[in-house]
Parts: sequence; structure tokens; C-alpha cells
Amino acid sequence: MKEQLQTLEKEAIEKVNGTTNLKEIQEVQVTYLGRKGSITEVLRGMGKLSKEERPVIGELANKVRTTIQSAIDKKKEKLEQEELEKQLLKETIDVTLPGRPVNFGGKHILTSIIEEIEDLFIGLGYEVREGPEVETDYFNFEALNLPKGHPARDMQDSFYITNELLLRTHTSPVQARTMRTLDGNEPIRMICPGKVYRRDNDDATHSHQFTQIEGLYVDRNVRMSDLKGTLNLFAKKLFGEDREIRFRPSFFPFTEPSVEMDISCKVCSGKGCSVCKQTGWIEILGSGMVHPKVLEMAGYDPEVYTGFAFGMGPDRIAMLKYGIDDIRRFYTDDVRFLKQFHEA
Ligand code: 2NL
Repeated sequence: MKEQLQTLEKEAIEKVNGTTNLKEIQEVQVTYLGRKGSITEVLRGMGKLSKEERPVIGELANKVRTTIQSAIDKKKEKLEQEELEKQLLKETIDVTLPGRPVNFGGKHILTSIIEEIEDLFIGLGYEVREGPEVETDYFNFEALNLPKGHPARDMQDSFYITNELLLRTHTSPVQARTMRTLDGNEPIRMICPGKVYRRDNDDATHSHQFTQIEGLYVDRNVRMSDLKGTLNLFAKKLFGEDREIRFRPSFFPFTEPSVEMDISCKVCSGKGCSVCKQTGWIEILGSGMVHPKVLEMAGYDPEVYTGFAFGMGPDRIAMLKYGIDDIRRFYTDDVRFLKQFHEA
């Protein structure tokens, strides 16, 4: 028995030394020192021993047990330490590594143009108003002196939701709505930017969706000279102090008289080039004195109140300003195109 115990001790210590992880050491513990382990197994035979031998073997068994247990404990501690170190090494963060790049978004070029125009008119005391893109036939056409069957409606064919509901063809209904809410006895200075829609076949110069920004000024004694002064200031601030403007007579159903405003061509300084189609002038917006019928329908007495209105296309302005050749570029979301207009 003595030899058996000594062999077991030797064997157990070898096993302990050979373990490489905590699970293995646990197995050694169970195999040698467990309730059904090898040492217990040997001690079962104690009954066969003599009285003198028993305490000697008992003492030896306890020694062997303690020796194995302390070897296990030592190894266990060593393995735990190693595993912790491994874990720490795995979770090390290299704080000197460069960060992952974050892609920043930026404003769409049309948004930037609209905001620039907004700021200019806010500075003149105008307020910015928005309205629905799904509009009634009444506010999109009727209230703007475009009754059903009017030939000018053909120029603004739209997308109809029902007979009476459509995607707005211009932002004018926002102005008609605003006038309506003010009971016909308050002056108005407002601009309304937004998306508009027309049934059109898309090509380099046509898009079924585009943007508009319109302005309206209604008060007592508003005159054509106010229109000219305001739009002259606008043109010089947006396109440069050295730009000339000119007005040409035109027609819109909601203004009378109506004009179109041109600015002198910067590319050729008025001499004529391909940008201005050899005229020296570039058409920039439409405008006019608000038609008395439009004022009347909105509840303003045209004998007391007068006003001017104007409308322009940020798409066209951006194309002129940056030499963009195709209106579809604004709406096809090619980031390489859009990024060119992001501020550094
Ligand atoms: C253009 C021309 C224009 C207006 C828009 C307007 C609005 C009201 C009353 C009268 Cl509520 N007029 N808007 C007036 C003249 C021209 O737009 O060429 N836009 C791109």
C-alpha cells in the first residue's frame, strides 16, 4: 500500500505538471483526490491492515493528499495568472492607431442656393413660408386667375391625384393661402421656396420635379418701381455688383403688367457668347404687379392694396452660376457631383 500511495503521488504530480488549462487541472483533482478518486480507492483496503500499520499508512495517505493538493493549487494559480495575461493581451487597444474616417454629409447645392436667397430677403423684412406639395385645383390654379379651361393651364400640366387634387406646379399657392389667412387688411412680405412638379419628359433642360422660389409683397401704394428696386438689389447681391439688369414685357396670368428680368452675361460682359446665346443677357426670373383679380379672390381690395410678385428657379440659377450642363444631375444623387458643392 505504501508503494501504491507513492506511485500515485508520483503519477499525480506528473499529471499536474502536464496540464495546460484549468479544465485539465480540475480533472486531475477529481481523478486523484475526489470522493471516488484513486487515493480513496487505496484507503478502502485499510481494513486488511494490522493495527500497527494503519496509523503509518494513514499518515502517509494524508501526506500524499496534501502534497498533491498543494501541487494542484500552485499550478492552478499559475494557470489563472497566464489566462488573465492572455485575456489582457487580447483586449489591448493601440491608442496610437489612426481613427476610422467618418464621412460627413453636406448640403445639396439647391438647398444652399435657396438658403442664400432666403437670407437676402429675410434681410429685407420678408418671411419664409412653406405649404403643401399636394395642392387643390383651387389654390394651384383658380386662385391665381387660371380658371378651368384657361389656355395657360396647358403650360403647367401636372400629376393629378384626383380631379381636384394635384402635385403643385408652382409655389404660388403658398402665397394665395397666406393672403387668404390675413383677412385682406394686413401687408405681406413673404418668400416661399420648395419643390414643384410638372408633367414633362425629362432631358438636359427639363425635369418633372424641380424647385422654385417665389416672392410676394402686398401693401398700400406698392408700385412697379418697388419691384424694380427690390429685384435690382437682389440681382446685384446674388450675382455681383457689376451686373446690369433689364426688364422685358411678358405675360403671366397672375400678374399685370408682367415682366421678365435679365442680367448681363458675366462670361462675355455683354458682347455675346454661347452662354447668353449671343444676346449678352441671361433670363433670370419672371415678375409683375399682382393681378387685381388675384388680390380680390384672396380677400384684398385691389382699389386699396397693390403688390408685386416674382418667381425664379434655383435649378436654373445653380446651372448658370456653376456651368452645370444637365438639370437631371440635381436629382440623380451622384455623390461625386453633389460633393463638389460642399464647403471644405
Ligand atoms: C417664373 C415666373 C412668377 C409669380 C410668379 C405670383 C404669385 C401670386 C400672385 C402673383 Cl400669389 N404672382 N407669382 C408672379 C410672376 C412670375 O414666376 O418664371 N417663375 C419661374
